[in-house]
Amino acid sequence: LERLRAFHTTVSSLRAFEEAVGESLRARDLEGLLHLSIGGEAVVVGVTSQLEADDLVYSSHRPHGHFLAAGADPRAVAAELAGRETGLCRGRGGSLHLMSDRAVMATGIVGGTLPLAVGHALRQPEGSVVVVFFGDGAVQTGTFHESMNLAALWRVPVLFVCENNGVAEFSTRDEHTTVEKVTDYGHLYGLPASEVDGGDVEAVARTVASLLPAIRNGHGPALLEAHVTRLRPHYEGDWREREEHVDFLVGLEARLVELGASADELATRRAADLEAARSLFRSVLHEDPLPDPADDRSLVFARPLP
Ligand SMILES: Cc1ncc(C[n+]2csc(CCOP(=O)(O)OP(=O)(O)O)c2C)c(N)n1
Ligand SMILES: [Mg+2]
Repeated sequence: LERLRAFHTTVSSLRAFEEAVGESLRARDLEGLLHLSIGGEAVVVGVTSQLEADDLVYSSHRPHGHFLAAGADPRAVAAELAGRETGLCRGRGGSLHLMSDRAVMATGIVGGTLPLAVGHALRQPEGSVVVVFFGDGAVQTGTFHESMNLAALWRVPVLFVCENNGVAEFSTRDEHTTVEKVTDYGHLYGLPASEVDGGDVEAVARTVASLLPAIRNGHGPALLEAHVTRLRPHYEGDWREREEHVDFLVGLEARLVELGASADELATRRAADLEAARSLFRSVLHEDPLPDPADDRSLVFARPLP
């Protein structure tokens, strides 16, 4: 019960953060292209629950959960989304270009972080791993294949985590590939590949726990294909709303109640997390300064221009 309750606590805080992002965007307090990972939190939480201090995370274009779960300061993430000087990238990057220490970077380039994660993993201390999250659309990029190939050949300590929601923007998987399963590529490149229900946080954690020891021991990379349900449109504000889908969080809470948690306690937590996330954004939007454009040149060039 306690283990599942701890998973629920993290899932609830990630969900609340992104609900507050969506609300702030609709209120026009935030701008730009924002991709939410609502519905995919169990993968993020299950995977990151198995990481150790030296392990690193590379993210995608749905990065908020990856960063928060890897320990980035929620206020600095919120401030980056709001374009404030106090943000992770001093307000210059926004959602698609988050950067921090443990969660190294997000990217708007689909498949873009895959080779970077492999390169970074070559420089990791022995026994630690780099996890890279990407979508099923990224699997059709050249960088996915280059990264899998080289990582397998050189036994690079990377865990490839495909968050497979069955769509790339608006194309379903069968519209852009004849390859049925992402794990098929694991078999092709000769590395361990597992498939998991990405709505089952315990199964994700268990599967990752089974893949990590070999990676840590120098036997090379592994691939995890986690099936997730996208509960929001591709990006916030897109008119192509998703049809109603089952939210894994409902099942997770039902399971917790079965194990002895009280439904009230869970609902209270969810409500408190949402209020805390709303108040975080309110506070950032009211208090945190916008960047001074005069600083921009000093940030773009390694050596400031005279
Ligand atoms: C190299 C590149 N090609 C195309 C795009 C446009 N694009 C943005 S998100 C996206 C879909 C990615 O799908 P997937 O990897 O499955 O992630 P999901 O959005 O489903 O989480 C595409 C094609 C891009 N950003 N970068
Ligand atoms: Mg997808």
